[in-house]
Formats: sequence, C-alpha cells, structure tokens
Amino acid sequence: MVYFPEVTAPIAYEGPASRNPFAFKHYNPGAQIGGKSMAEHLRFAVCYWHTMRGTGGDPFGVGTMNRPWSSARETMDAAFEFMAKLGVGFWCFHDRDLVEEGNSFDESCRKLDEIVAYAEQKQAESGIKLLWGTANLFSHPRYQAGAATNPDPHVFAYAAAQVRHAMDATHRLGGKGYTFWGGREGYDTLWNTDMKRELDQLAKFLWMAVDYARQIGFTGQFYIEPKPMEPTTHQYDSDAASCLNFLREYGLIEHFKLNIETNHATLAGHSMRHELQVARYAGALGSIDANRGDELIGWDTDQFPTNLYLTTEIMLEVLAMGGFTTGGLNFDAKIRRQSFETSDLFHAHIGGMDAFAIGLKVAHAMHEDGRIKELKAARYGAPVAFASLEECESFVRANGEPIVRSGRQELFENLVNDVLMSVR
Ligand code: XLS
Ligand code: NI
Ligand code: NI
Repeated sequence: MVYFPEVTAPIAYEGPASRNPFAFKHYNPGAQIGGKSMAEHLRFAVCYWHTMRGTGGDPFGVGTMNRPWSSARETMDAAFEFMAKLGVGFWCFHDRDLVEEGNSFDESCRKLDEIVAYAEQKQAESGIKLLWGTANLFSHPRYQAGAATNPDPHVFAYAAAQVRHAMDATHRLGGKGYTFWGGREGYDTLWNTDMKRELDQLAKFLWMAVDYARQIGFTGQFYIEPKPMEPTTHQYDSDAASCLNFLREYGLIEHFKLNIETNHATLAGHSMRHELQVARYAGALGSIDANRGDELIGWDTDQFPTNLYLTTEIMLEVLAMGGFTTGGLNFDAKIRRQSFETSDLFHAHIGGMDAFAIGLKVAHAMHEDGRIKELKAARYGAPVAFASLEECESFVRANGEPIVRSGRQELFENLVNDVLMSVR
C-alpha cells in the first residue's frame, strides 16, 4: 500500500529558482557549511503524534484529517514511507502514539512490544533512527491529577511502570535520548495542592528513571522539556531557568539536558533565543522541538516554523554550542485543521526544513561576517577587575562620572537584515 501517492520519489533539492512545491529550495542535505553537512547540522526528526496521529480536532470541533491509515502497523508503514520520501533521518514518539492502551497494563505492554519489534525492523530497512522516545502520562483519565506528582501513590507507580516500558522501547530502538515533558505535572489550584510533596515526588520519579537507565545500559541523553502551562495552570517544568533550578536542587543536573520548544518559550513569556541561551550557558542545551505559536492565539498552537528570524536565532544558538550531539530539530508541529490532505504534511515539513536551512546559512554567515560580534564586544569595557566596594569608591573618586554610550540596538538590527538579505 502506498500512503503518499502524490510524492513518487524522495523530495530533492532543486535550488531557490525551483517552482516545484515538492522540492527543497534551500535544504540541500549534503551541502557543506563550516565543515559539516546540512543534514548533520540540522538532524531533522518527524514527530509521530502530530504528523501520524494528529486528527485536526480542537476544543470546538472533531477531527478533519484525511488519513488512509488506521491500524498501528499501517500507521508505522505510512510513517516510514513519509520519512523516507521526505529524507528525514530521525523520528520521535510517545508509547501511546505507537499503539493504543490495552485493557490491562499487561496487555498494553504486550501491544507496545509487538509494534516496537515492527519499528525495529522498519528502522533497520530504512536507516532512519530514533531521536527520542517518551511516555504519554497525560492523556488517560487516570493521569488527570498528574503522573509523578499525583496525590495517589498508586498512580505514581502506574506512571513509573509505564516509563519503564517506554524506556525499554527507546533503548531497544537505539534512541539517542529519552524525554520527560511535564504533561500534567503541575497544578490547577494551589488550594488542593501540596507543592513541596509534588516536587519531591517528581524528583524521586526522575531518579528512578536515571537508576533504571544505568541498570539496562541505556546511555541516551535524558531531557526535560519546559512548558509553563497548558494543560495545567502551572507546570513545574515552567521554563529553562526553573527546570535547571529544580534539577540542581535535587542533584539531577548532570543527568539531564533540556529539550526546548519554541511555542513553550513564548507561552512562558520568553523568546526562544532566551530559553536556548539559558540552557546553553548551563551546558544543558540538548535538543529542540521546532514549531512556533500564533501571535494572536495564546495556546500551544504548534505551527510549523517558517519565520526566518526565528530559525536564524535558533541556529545561532545551536552553532554557538558547537552543534547538536544527541539532539536535533524535532518538528513537534501540526498542520492546521483545514490542511487535511496528506500532501499538506509534505508542504509543512518542506517549508520547515527550508526555513531551518536558511536559518543555518544566515547564522553561519553572521559568524563569518563578524560585525555583530565585534560591535557587541565593543559595547563592553574591560572585564570588571575591582575586588571590593572600597576599591570601586577610590576609582570613582579618581575618575568621576562615567561616559554613557549608545546601546545601538537599531544598528544591531540593521546588521541582522544586512546578512539575512545577502545569503542565497
Ligand atoms: C506538549 C509537548 C509534547 C512533548 C512530548 O506541549 O510539546 O508534545 O514534546 O511529550
Ligand atoms: Ni514538545
Ligand atoms: Ni508543545
């Protein structure tokens, strides 16, 4: 069965002059930039939940998507056909995306094992690799009050058992990482919440995962994915800084990196670049969920990234950390409800990949150009060398009033456009 008949051969790079909507205009996987191929820099991943399982349903209406696949196996076949045609090297999943829960925990595990064996075969045939796996600890009604942070230890245990199997699956598929996103780890109201107890439980849960990874020899990278709200009113993994603080407080910092998602950054009232920098300066920038929000809607709308300023800023941070190691760019993004045809999945991913290819080229060109870096360095005087308040005072008495200088924001912004417009 062919699920994507509209695309008969792998999407090719045809260059900026091409008018073919099923071609890359900028993403040329083998092209070298700064000693690495574009494919190695960008490490694109397709996300199973939105791309394969997304229905187009929203709080006001049912699903709209036209999908010729339904069983777990059909979905897996369709996924690998899609990824091969798109030329993407990685994928990501939640356990429950691969196959629905069974009627008992035991049955759920069996069903998961079965489909994971099939995925293993598909990976071997295609060479497509697993960027990360995770457990869905938020959809089932048992998790309505959270998983690790649930007031009921029975639910805690259920979630931990589920994580054990999701980690086994990730390990078996050679996953480069394993992600924890808070899901419902947070609260709806502080009136019914013991925050301290919930945070302690969350840390305990993560420690169990770290211990289990050691036990089974899973050496992939653990990630935490910050998000401030939605579905809860406050999530404990709020933003990069609060995740880092939590990890430090509970001694977990060396075991985790962050998986930063654009739309979560904006929901937290930060720019994506802010979140990436906070993570990078802590040596904890691991991976990226590539999407964007809508300027006018305050939800996690998970749109495909097309804004070149955004992709440029992201790639500047990725280059500044020396590139991805285990991580990559996972399109945790969904096509709009009215884009219900399978071809729309191609348009969305092609656009996102081209936008990141341009971001990479511009970010690299900015490094080569050097003007922004120079101007920024010039803005700072010599490093602060004063050792005490007294020393500062004598300096001021001897030197008087400092000369205030322009911050040159507009000039900086002009340089960004200068480079952006010069790149082909
Ligand atoms: C939801 C999150 C989720 C994680 C994986 O907002 O982005 O999709 O990436 O659980
Ligand atoms: Ni995400
Ligand atoms: Ni999200």
